Amino acid sequence: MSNAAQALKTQVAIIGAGPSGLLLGQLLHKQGIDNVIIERVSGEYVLGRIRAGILEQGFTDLVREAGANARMDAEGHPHDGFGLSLNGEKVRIDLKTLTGGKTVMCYGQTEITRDMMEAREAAGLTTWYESSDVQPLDVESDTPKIRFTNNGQTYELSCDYIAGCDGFHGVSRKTIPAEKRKEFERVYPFGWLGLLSDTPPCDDELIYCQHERGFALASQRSLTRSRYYLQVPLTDNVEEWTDERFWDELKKRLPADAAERLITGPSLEKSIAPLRSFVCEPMQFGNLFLVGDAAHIVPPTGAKGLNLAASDVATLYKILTRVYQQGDKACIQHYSPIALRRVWNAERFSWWMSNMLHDFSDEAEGAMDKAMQQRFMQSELSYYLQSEAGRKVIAEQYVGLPYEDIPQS
Ligand code: RFL
Ligand code: PHB
Repeated sequence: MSNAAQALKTQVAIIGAGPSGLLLGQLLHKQGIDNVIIERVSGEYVLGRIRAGILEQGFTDLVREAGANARMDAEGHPHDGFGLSLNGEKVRIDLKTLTGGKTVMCYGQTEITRDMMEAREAAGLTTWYESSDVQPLDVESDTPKIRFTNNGQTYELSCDYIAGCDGFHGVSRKTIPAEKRKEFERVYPFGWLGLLSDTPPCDDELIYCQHERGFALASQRSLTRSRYYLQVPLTDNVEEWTDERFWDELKKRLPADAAERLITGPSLEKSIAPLRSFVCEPMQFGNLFLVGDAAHIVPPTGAKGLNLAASDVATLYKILTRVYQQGDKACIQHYSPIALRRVWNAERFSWWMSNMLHDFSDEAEGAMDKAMQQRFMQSELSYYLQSEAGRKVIAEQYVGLPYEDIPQS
């Protein structure tokens, strides 16, 4: 250790205070497992990122287990279904009926993150915000460490395990040598332009719209706050999209009744996000585990990104609890295969939903004529929507597949 570095110690060191890191930290703490989080930016910055809005039951159950559920249960809205609009014709996916009673919860990622930050603070757990040069070290040894700088001082945090919860651009995944990991990636030829506004939603439920002008999504955060998205070319800049232009375009892509009910207002936030399918295999290297967006990205069309992060957290938390409470160290080998099975399911569903709902006509010519591919997709989606079996397939994936148990090792 360098002379200048100050020594710190914990059981589980977590990189990243996004939803994955905060949820994992809270759950481990409930089991008496000490943990420290190191985060690159400030807490306010983390809360400023407007992202997910739909939580699976598996996620909300975990938040309850972590004891950070009071506001979510009071203010979140259970949704029993959602709409899929095919060129203006809406079909309802009745989640509750089609899945034997399952629903999703509409509650923003920002709110969940805020609730977990407050729970962490109340529990007196340490988070090193605004840290730089964060570097996992010796991850294949029994004494891994994280070196980081905070407020001009260098620290070396010794631990038993490192959870890399540092998102797609983090340092954890790159710690796995390139020859030991395989990455799968598809970047989509368009982005989503999102707008948040303090206006009542145009419908009680979300509406995903396939339209010849491009995809649109009518989502919401509460009875007075709406979140809308438009498919836009990757070359567009957010400055080119005035609020007026956004609302005009949205009206054209929504089903007529929803467009009529649409109430517009000034945007609180507007940004363009690229769409990507990405998986890194394996999700474990020595005593380093990749969790959430650090290991995988899905296009937001299936509302799966945050929910997948939660299932990784559930798996890792159960494994680490067994390690510390039963001394079963060998069970860490189950993490990557269990997590990846659920990851690939959600990757496939998100890719499928994206293919069905977006306009790909700008994509460079592939093997098949684009117009023909578009017809195939439309035909496939209407086939699924017209049959109860098809709607069931969509519904059971949207509410989320069950979490796997950890086998005895
Ligand atoms: P995050 O949220 O990116 O957090 C990672 C944290 O790590 C920090 N960090 C570092 N810290 C220390 N050292 C470093 N070197 C670091 N590098 C990075 C970052 O500052 C950050 O605080 O990853 P996490 O926790 O895994 O959470 C994943 C979710 O944020 C993500 O999957 C979802 O937002 C995806 N997503 C959706 N998911 C859903 O389940 N349902 C949805 O409805 C949904 N909608 C969406 C979405 C994502 C979107 N965008 C913008 C990509 C809608 C959109 C538009
Ligand atoms: C959102 O409200 O931000 C949201 C909801 C559902 C999605 C994607 C984003 O599929």
